[in-house]
Amino acid sequence: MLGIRHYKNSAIDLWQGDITTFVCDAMVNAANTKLAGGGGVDGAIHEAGGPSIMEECNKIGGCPTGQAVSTRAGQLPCQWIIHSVGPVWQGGRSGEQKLLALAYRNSLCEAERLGVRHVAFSSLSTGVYRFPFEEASNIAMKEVKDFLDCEKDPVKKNEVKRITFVLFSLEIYSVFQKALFKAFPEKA
Ligand code: AR6
Repeated sequence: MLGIRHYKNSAIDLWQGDITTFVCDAMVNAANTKLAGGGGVDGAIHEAGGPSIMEECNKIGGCPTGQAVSTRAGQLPCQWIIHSVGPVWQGGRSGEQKLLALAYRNSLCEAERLGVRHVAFSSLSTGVYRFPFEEASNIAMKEVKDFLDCEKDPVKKNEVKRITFVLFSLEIYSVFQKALFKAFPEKA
């Protein structure tokens, strides 16, 4: 069973592995508000991309939770890194769902603003920030669908043609696959 769906002239697909080896136009990093680097996917991206990414992050200075900013990608196999800040899970009663949705939405808007065609997401907030996978995957797919549905937005140029979720383990891959098929059911 392939992890791919087509919707409104775009493809949404899944890939299992390390995002730093994934060839695309823009990679979405799970960053923190200080853009200070750290562990997880953030650490891997800075490590593989080289110091120029951190130099740009330092110039930007920070990014509030739910927002996204972009830098060039250094030595990574893409042109841009979109640094997106998801919320820390605190039990689900502090607006985490809304903030995660915003982080996805603002990353997609940033991709659109940059004019990229293929954007690859890491699974925001589901590592160090402990957001439960199933809920996070459903939020991610809903935001992608809303974004692709929103054709009247004047800033939207419909540049993004492929959205890939890069999942680190097979376990996370299957959770996202379920969410993908739920949000984008196959036409009869
Ligand atoms: N490729 C793809 N996915 C990965 C990779 C990788 N190389 N490495 C980890 N993951 P996390 P967060 C998955 O912790 O929860 C950092 O220190 C991982 O399995 O990277 O948003 C930042 O600086 C998980 O499913 O991000 C922040 O301080 C997902 O990526 C904080 O962690 C996200 O896990 C952000 O925490």
